[in-house]
Amino acid sequence: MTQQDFSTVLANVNGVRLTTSSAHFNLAGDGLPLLVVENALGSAAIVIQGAHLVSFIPTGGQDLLWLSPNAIFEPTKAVRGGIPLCMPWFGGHPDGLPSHGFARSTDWTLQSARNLADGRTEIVMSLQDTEQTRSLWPHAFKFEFTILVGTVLELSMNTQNLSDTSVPYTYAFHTYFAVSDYTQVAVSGLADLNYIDTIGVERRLVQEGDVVFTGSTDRVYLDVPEVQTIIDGTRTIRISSCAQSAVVWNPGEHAKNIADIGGDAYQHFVCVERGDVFDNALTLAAGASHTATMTLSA
Ligand code: TA6
Repeated sequence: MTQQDFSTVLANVNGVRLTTSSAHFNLAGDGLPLLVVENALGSAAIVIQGAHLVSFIPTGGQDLLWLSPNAIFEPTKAVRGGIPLCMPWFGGHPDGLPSHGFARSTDWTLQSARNLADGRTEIVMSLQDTEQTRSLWPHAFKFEFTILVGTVLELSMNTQNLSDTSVPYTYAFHTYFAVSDYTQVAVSGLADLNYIDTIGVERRLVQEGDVVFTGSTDRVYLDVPEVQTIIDGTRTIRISSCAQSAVVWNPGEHAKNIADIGGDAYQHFVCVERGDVFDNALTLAAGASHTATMTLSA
């Protein structure tokens, strides 16, 4: 990552002036603007395209997020790792539109940035409908994403349906968590829940105990409790969200065929994604809004 002249890159992004002295812009890879936030409590890096967090490090700790060593930083291509925002639909689209929606591959606007009295930094980013988004999703909308960087990472996504009809809506914080070895971790907080195993022929099953990984895993847990934990040796990551679903994914050896993962890198992440998907899909009434929150800590 190359540090750029702050004001130049900022002007290129959206012309909004940052009000915090703790944030600056770098470039990720060959040229996606990356907003870096640093304060006494923690640090974070956010790719402007997709409002995509690719790093969150509490001070004195290790990164909670995994970023692929083979990540590709190119316009319109979602970055592999961190927290892709899958919206306004999750997964495949019946008409063959881009998987996981367009939010993760579209430039967002930096609305504001400020340091709070308690030492946290607040970043607000937004995305509104354009001709291009309406060609994929024919609705007027505003997504407003608030990121609070402190000893914990607090996220809040407000989705406003600004059209005069109701709109189907699914979304997920598709978080890639950094782990030592995916076969050695356990995910708690999903025991006894119904889930949909999406590998091969979809099957509806009930989870017994913690989730462990023995190979390719792709499951949608429904009506989940607020908190899951990823237990990785001496480190425990806590995920707290009001969202109703949790998607647990690791491609296993199939990752060798995914260009921006490749090799053995898949062994060092697990995705535990909170959102409202499948049976938990939402409908936003005309003029209605929905707020999804997620807090990550170690
Ligand atoms: O959330 C799990 C999942 O939907 C998997 O089925 C897998 O395809 C993954 O997301 C990654 O999707 P992507 O489009 O980022 O390659």
